[in-house]
Amino acid sequence: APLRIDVITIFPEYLAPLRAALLGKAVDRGLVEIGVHDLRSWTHDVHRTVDDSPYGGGPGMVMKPDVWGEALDAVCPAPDPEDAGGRAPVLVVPTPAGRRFDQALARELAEEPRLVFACGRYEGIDQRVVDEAEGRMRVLEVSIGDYVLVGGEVATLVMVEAVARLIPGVLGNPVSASEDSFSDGLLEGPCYTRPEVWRGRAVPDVLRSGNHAAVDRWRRDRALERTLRRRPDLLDALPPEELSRADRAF
Ligand code: 6GU
Repeated sequence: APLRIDVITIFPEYLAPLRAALLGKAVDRGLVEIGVHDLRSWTHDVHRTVDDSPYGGGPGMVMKPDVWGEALDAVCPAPDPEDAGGRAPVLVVPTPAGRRFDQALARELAEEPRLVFACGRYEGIDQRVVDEAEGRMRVLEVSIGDYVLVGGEVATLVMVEAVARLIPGVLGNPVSASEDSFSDGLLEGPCYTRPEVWRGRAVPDVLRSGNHAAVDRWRRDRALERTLRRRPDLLDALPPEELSRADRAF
């Protein structure tokens, strides 16, 4: 069955890239289903109000729980009681105050049948929306990094792309997902294609040697070198058995 992804937002047009390029092709091929919903369709006032001032004072506006409550009731179905394996969707709430999104979480989300992304704007969504939803489904408040965006829409695009490319059939070449950065805990090293010499710069000889063991060793060393320089935290986090004797000699 295709992965079903729903996004609730006050800016549905911001999610248009979900239907472009690689993701659009996955949708066309029936591997992923995407629904984008305008939060304002669950308002009842003429101004279609989605926010109000914060209790306790302070700057900005907070998104109203009543509107979000109705939206989630409509978009997140209860699991079918006839279907023993039926699961409630996972609700993902993008927020800079969330746990960090990483490749491990992308892999977990790619195993789910249904994801719902609740995009907040302004200062955030009334916390009771998340607290109440937790009684009915898995809820993850997730940040894509240590910087602040104006809303969850772009963070949702990032997460959906990271998840969708892990679904079998979405990538043209299935090995690319298992060999890229983070699948072995290291950054990917450099890569090259024709021409052999470009603006006086030659492709490293070993890559044209036909010696596959030497190529593998060279690639592994470049990955180790790059990771050590750019992301020493990744090397520190690597289980010791992930480093061979040859890796240590590098
Ligand atoms: Cl998930 N949302 C917003 N608004 N800002 C962020 C973020 C998410 N992750 C990092 N910054």
